[in-house]
Parts: sequence; structure tokens; C-alpha cells
Amino acid sequence: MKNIEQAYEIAKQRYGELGVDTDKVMKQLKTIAISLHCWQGDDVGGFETAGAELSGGGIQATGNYPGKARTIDELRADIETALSMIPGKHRLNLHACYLDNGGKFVDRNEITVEHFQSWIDWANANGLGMDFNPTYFSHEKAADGFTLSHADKGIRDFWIEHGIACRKIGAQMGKQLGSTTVTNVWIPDGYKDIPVDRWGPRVRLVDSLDKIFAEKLDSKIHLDAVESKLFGIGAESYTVGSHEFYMGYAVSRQKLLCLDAGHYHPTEVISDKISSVLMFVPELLLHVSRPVRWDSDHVVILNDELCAIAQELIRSGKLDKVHIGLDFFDASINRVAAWVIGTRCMIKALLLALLEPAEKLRANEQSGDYTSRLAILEELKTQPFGAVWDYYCLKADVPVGKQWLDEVKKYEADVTGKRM
Ligand code: RNT
Ligand code: ZN
Repeated sequence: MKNIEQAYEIAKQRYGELGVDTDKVMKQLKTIAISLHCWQGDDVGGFETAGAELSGGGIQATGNYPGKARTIDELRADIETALSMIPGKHRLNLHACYLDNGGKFVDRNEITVEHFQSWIDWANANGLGMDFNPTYFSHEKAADGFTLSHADKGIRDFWIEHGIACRKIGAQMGKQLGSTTVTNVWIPDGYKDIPVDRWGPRVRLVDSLDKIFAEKLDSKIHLDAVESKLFGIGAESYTVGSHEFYMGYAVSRQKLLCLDAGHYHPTEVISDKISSVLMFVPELLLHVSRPVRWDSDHVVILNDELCAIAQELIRSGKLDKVHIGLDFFDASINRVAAWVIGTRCMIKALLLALLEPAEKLRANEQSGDYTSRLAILEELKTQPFGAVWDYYCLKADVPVGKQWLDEVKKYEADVTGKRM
């Protein structure tokens, strides 16, 4: 503890020489909430039916590490454990298939806030805001790969009803918790092989979305987001909700666009999209993920793109217009550790970005002094960032350094490892 404080004092001086106030930075960092996705805890299984398994619909968790949460209580306990190792106050991002139906099947078009009341109460007790997602996969009416753009009106109407139900639930979450809920629509719709009709499904999707969003909701308690995708497993040739589709939809309807880091061509990055898209949509939702060769949803690590995303959020001054959500699910490692690693990395990236001498760098750029810009950006990489991060964790009363791993191992020995 003494070492951490001493190291921080030195780091504070070093950053001070660059014109960066580390105390102020830590205060700012504390105000940034990350939306923790419930689905890392059970490989996107949910609790709709006992022993529900993923998934269908273009997403796939891989791995069979023991100890995944099997019940709502287990999932909540795991999230609480993860949160106890993550500095700051955050949010829970819940999927509709995680409903609390008391053991009695309730179909997607019939869910109401009562099926989520226990989650809202739990979030409230844990000081968490909530975000929400309709679930357009893992269902017999999604089995052929189409939902909101389905050619069959009956199936389309069913999913429209689901979307409408979810907005009502999302609005209740926002209202009860006094913190705006973002409800994000992602659908898997697409064709495995080359379609003949690319128009029809897109015409139907626009119509379905318009029906879902018909009721105006108070933007203080609820916001809508739409998430595009390039391709999915079993939908390699055509995705109805492509980037251009949702970009156009979000701009024309003034909805939030959700940028998922894994949903673009392999050399395309979302860090560069933030400033472009925010010119035309009111706010953004991020699904921070880590694609490896494809939309693989690996656990987020502190790599160049994560740093670039955080830099964009801080440098642009538009943090208040961006909702930061995580979207990864790795079933090959301890699932609580996955949350802790990914979320801590997201916070580390934000801290690194806040520790930049922003005004100085901007002045260099504006005066055409690109030499200084490059030189300072490189010098920043070897500043004592780790000392500030350790101190931030210490002050937030969460494990410093790899201490958290010991706690996860203990939790595994006592709890998750005992699950069959
Ligand atoms: C799928 C999308 C979507 C899901 C979640 C579970 O490719 O990224 O956001 O990961 O809805
Ligand atoms: Zn996503």
C-alpha cells in the first residue's frame, strides 16, 4: 500500500511536468460508467427455459470452461463478484432472454416489466443503471434465420410485438432507476448463400422498426439504438441490417447507432467512425469487443484499437453522447475473470486517454508542429501510467494489480468450480 502511494506521488509529478493533473483525471474517470453485459456469465444462454442453450442466429460462444452460471441467482452472484474487482460505478446490460419468469415459460411477445422487476430491484440495490436488449435469437421463430424482416407476416408481427414489449420494459428500467436506459436492437437476419432479392427483407425491416418505434418515449428515461453487422455464422452472404442500412435508418429516425467493434471488415475500426457518425445521429452506443480474424467476441484487452476508441471519446469531448457497452463472451476461460479483465481494460484505456496533455497536443497539431505531436504521443507510452491505475484501484477499494486473480481463483474454488 505504501509502495503504491509512493509510486503515485512520483507519477503525479511526472504527469505534472506534461501539464496533466492526475488527481483531476481520476475524478473524471470515476464518473464514466461502463455497461456490463450479462451474457458473458453464461455464454448467452439466458433463463427462458431451464437449461437453455445458445443460440442460433449468428452468434456463438466457444469453449467449455466449467462453472457457468445456471440460474439467475448464480449469475447475479457472479456479476457482484466481478463488480467487486472493477473500480467505479457501472451499469448492467441485460438481454430479454434473461427474464425472471418464476419457472413458467413466457413467450417473447408477452414479457412485461414484471418479468424484470427482480433484476431492476437487484440493480437498484447494487447502485447500477440498466440497459436492455430484445432477444431475436434462440427461438423457434428465429430458427430459419429471419425475424423482423421475415417474409411471413405472422412471424414478423410476433417479433414486432417483442420489440414493442422490450421498449416498454426498458423505459420502466430507466424510470425506476432514475438513469437513462438504452434499448438496443440487433437481429441476426440474413442469408447463408447469395440472395436473389436483397430489397424485400430490407423494405420489411424498415417497416418493422418503424412499427416498434412508433410510440414516442421520454428520452430522459429511454433511448433506442440499432446495431448493424457485416455477417454472421450461417449468414455469410447477406445481412439485412448492414452498416449502410442502419446508418441510414438511425440518421433518418434520429436513433442511436450501435457500433460493435467486431461488425466490420477486418481492417476497419470503429474508433474512426465515432466522429463521423456522431455528426448525424444524436448519440452513440458502443459494443466494445475484440474481433480476432472475424466477429469472434474475444475478451477486450488493452490493445491499440481499445486505446484509440478511448482516445476518441476523450479527445472529442463527446463522452456525454456515447454509451459504452461491452460485448464479448469467452467460454474458454473463467467467466468472472473475463468480465474483470475486459472491463478493467476498458477503464484503463479511458485512464490512458485522460492522461494525455490534450490541449498541448491539439495546439501542436493546429500550428502544424507534427514533430512535437508525434514525439509527445510516443513519450506518453512510457509514462508511469501503471502507478496511477494502481492508485485509482486502491482508492476505489478494489484489488490492485493481479490481486484480483487470487480472488477469482478463490471464488472458483468455493463457488463456480463446484457447479456441475
Ligand atoms: C451479435 C451482436 C449482439 C450480441 C448481443 C448478445 O453479433 O453483437 O450485440 O452480441 O446482443
Ligand atoms: Zn454487439
